[in-house]
Amino acid sequence: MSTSPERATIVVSLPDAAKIAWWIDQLAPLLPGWTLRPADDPGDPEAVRYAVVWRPADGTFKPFPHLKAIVSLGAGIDHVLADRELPPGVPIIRTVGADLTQRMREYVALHVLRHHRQMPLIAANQRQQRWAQQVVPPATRRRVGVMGLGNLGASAAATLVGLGFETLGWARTPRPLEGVEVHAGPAGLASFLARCEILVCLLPLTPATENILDAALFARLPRGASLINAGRGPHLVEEDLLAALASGQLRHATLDVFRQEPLPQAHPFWHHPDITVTPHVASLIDPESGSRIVAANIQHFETHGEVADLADAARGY
Ligand code: NDP
Ligand code: OXD
Repeated sequence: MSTSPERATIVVSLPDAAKIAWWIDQLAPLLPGWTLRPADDPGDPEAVRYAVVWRPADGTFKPFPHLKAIVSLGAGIDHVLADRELPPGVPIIRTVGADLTQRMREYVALHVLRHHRQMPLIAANQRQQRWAQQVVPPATRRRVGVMGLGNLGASAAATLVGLGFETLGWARTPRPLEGVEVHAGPAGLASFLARCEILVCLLPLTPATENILDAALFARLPRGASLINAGRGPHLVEEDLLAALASGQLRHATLDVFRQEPLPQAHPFWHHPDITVTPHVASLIDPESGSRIVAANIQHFETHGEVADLADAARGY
């Protein structure tokens, strides 16, 4: 027997308990008729229909036999798929939208321009009171490559085109993208990398992309290239990055995502002169619009049994 919406529950799970309460407070008025509870205090587990999660612990979904969908509080679904006890076949809804895309465009523009205009070097010179002028080429003679041309990568690439950069992109499948030289698949990777003076990673984390930012990849970039990783920490082989910076193969890296978050206090990235660390803020979901998107997606899924932002779990993104 199915539970009526009046009796049905949506559970929320995040690593930070204060944020669970916050999301419940935001979502409750937008989802009248639903009971919202923390996933570790769900009431009747049989009544749970949706789970709204960020980095759920292993086994979070197992107690809920009538779960209709899992809502990822973000664009990536790797944190959901990482659950070794994930019930098979439950749809996963991503939380995406104009705000998320806009924020990522800003982050990519900020850091690409920073590398392009050699700001890390200029800032280091200032600390030593050194007046050293650098002539850099205009953006039209700077090649920037974006790995991943999905919601975020395609719009970041469009922003770079708008700034005048010679823009390249790499995805799993080929597609036309105005102003962007698109390369695709494993066969297209080497020709793409050979032309990227600044490389931006906006890939999802899947078995095919884990450890992709490694020594072999860095060796294919022009010498002195810069890296921006706003995808996921496990894309990067950390010791290979340190070696590439030490050898000069890479000039600088901006990293927003890490294998362990928060980045441990003793981690060498914190004090490395050629690494900029940002604390997974490239595109943080917006509290207000985020809850509106989550609520609208749940209501749409409840009515129609589908929604535009469904991920493909078999594909991994
Ligand atoms: P999408 O699912 O919309 O796009 C993913 C893109 O990656 C697609 O273009 C896809 O190719 C490409 N891709 C996937 N696998 C491969 C592969 N093996 N080889 C080449 N290309 C591949 O994702 P989003 O743009 O919404 O998000 C991307 C990632 O950004 C998220 O998964 C998340 O990890 C990260 N993210 C980080 C944030 C931050 O604040 N740092 C915020 C939000 C997201 P194709 O189009 O051919 O399928
Ligand atoms: C996301 C993220 O996946 O914030 O949305 O990393």
